[in-house]
Parts: sequence; structure tokens; C-alpha cells
Amino acid sequence: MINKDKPFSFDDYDNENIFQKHDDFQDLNHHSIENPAIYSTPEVDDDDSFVPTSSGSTTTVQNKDSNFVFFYGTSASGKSVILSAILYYLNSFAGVLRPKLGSPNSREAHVLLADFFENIKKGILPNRTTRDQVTRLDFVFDPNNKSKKVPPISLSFLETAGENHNEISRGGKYVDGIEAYLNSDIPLNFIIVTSYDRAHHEDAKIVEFLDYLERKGKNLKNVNVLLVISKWDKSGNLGVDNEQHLENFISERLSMTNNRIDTYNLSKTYFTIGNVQNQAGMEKITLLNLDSAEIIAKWLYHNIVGYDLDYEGTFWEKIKFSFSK
Ligand SMILES: Nc1nc2c(ncn2[C@@H]2O[C@H](COP(=O)(O)OP(=O)(O)OP(=O)(O)O)[C@@H](O)[C@H]2O)c(=O)[nH]1
Ligand SMILES: [Mg+2]
Repeated sequence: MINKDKPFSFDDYDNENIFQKHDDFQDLNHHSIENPAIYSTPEVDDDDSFVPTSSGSTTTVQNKDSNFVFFYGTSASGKSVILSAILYYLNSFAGVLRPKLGSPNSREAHVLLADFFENIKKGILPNRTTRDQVTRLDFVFDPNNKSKKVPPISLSFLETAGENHNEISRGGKYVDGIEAYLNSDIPLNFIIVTSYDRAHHEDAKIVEFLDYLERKGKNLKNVNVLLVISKWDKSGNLGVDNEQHLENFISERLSMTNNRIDTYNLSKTYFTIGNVQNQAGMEKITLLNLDSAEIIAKWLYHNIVGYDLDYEGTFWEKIKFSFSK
């Protein structure tokens, strides 16, 4: 399914100008969200009291020229591990991932990325995400595949703590920092994470989230949503024997979610970071397996660009160009 919104691609820009967009970029942590619509209280004349009104939304998203990836999942469902595995895969095997030029990520986001890469190689899992903070990681991903059909893209990952996602249950709302992204007219891709061992408790919550998106005016038929069953290694296997295995799991344990997925034709997959073992009270990765991270990364790229990351066009393109000379 392709984003209706036009993906942000560097093909649309002349490189000279892109690097001049510095002032678009603020500190990319939650400082990036300002409150332009909140008026300060004016001096009040005794006889003529005046209460300022705020116009609509009080928070806006800065720098919308990107493809946003929003993770949904309860605490410890595995969101940060999936994010770090996707980043690691993109940067180590599929191409180069670099912080977006002119958009110095907040120090915190830089630290997060450096930690991810350093730790994952040592088998150390990422730290738990801090509540109420939206960490925004802005990158340019430059694929190794040099086909013209496989352009560099801009990716902005939104990392939030699972605790925040509990806030939307029973008609609640997210903190403003998260709401701002969901209210904005930006290309959003959603990765919904629930784990192998907890999925059966989270069926209703996931449906609530999908309803929430619809209330926000997102037509699920046009939005990219991927359901990921994380910690699949807990099944005793690093993969699935066949597609039916995953289908059965989802229809048994997540029947309501499954129903929505089928209605809206959304995507589903599983994820595992490899083998995880408890060593002296601490969970550590004892075998790193990036196969499922690769599937998610490729899903993302395909949805944004409309072509596969490993699109085999280069050879034909070369022939075409040599003929047309
Ligand atoms: N066996 C196994 N355990 C995993 C896997 N991924 C994550 N875990 C475990 O789940 C824990 C939580 O993972 P996180 O990615 O930090 O979870 P999160 O959803 O980001 O949690 P919050 O930041 O609290 O919202 C990890 O510390 C691991 O112990 C996996 O693929 N396999
Ligand atoms: Mg996290």
C-alpha cells in the first residue's frame, strides 16, 4: 500500500537548497514542538477585561518534510529494540544512515543512536524509554542500490514510552507532544508492536489505538500500518515455518485486531532480535539475527517510495542509458 501523501525524496530538491533549510530545524527532541498559538495574557484594562482565546491546536510539528515512523506498543513490548535493529540494518547492510544535514538532532537523540549501535554489537539491549518524551530521530537514508528508482529518503522516527500509550484507553488522549504528530498532515507510517507472550492481553488496546487514529481523521485504508509480533524467539523459533503459522497466531490471540487488519488490508509480520538470555539478572542478546529487522525496514522503504529497496533495475537502466546516448 502506498502513501497517498507524496513521499519526501531528495529527487525533489536541489541539494544546494536543502542544506539551506537550517533554520527549519530546532532542537529535535520535544523542544521541536512549539506553542505558537498560545497567547500571553495582555495587559488588562480594569473596565475592559479581555480573555485571549487560543486558536485550535496549541502545538505544531516543525519540519514536516520527512517520512515519519510512529511506534505504538505498551511498556516493554519491544519498540526500542525493533527501532535499533532497523537502524542497525539500514546502516550496516542496506546503505548509509546519516543524521539529516542541517537538522542537528538533539544531543539526546545523538546519544541514543550512538548507544544503540555500540550496545547492539555488545549484546546490550536499549534502555527503557522515558515517559512523556518524544524523541525524534531525523535521518537521511542513502541506499547502496544505485538504481534511480531507489532514491535516498528522509526518515523521522518517533520514539515514545509505552506508558504513554496507555493514556488513550477509555477515551483518553496522548500528551500534547505526541498528539501534535497525530494531528498533523504529515506522511505517517505506524508500527504497532505487541509481543509473543503478551499479545493476548493487548487485543482490545490495539483496536482502541486504531479507533483513535480513525477519530484523528486517518483513513486506515490509506495509512501504512504494520502489526509486528515481537519477541518471536519466545516461540522457540527465530522464524515461522510458513505464513499460516503467523496467521494462526494472530487470529487466535488478537482476533479483534486481526479483523481490522483484514478489513483495511494492513500488513503483519513478526520480529526477533535473535536469542536473548538472562545473564546475572540482565537480559542480553546472545545471538544477533537481523532477518526480521530487514523485513520491516524493507516494508517501510517500499511503502514510502513505491519500489523495493532491492529493486533490480540498475542493469536495465544501464542498458537503456547506453542505447539512448
Ligand atoms: N526474547 C526477546 N526479548 C526481547 C526482544 N525484544 C525486546 N525484548 C525484551 O523486552 C525488553 C523491552 O524492550 P524495549 O524495546 O525496551 O521495549 P519498549 O517497548 O521500547 O519499552 P518502553 O520503552 O518502556 O516503552 C527488552 O529489554 C528485552 O528484555 C526480542 O526480540 N526477544
Ligand atoms: Mg522504548
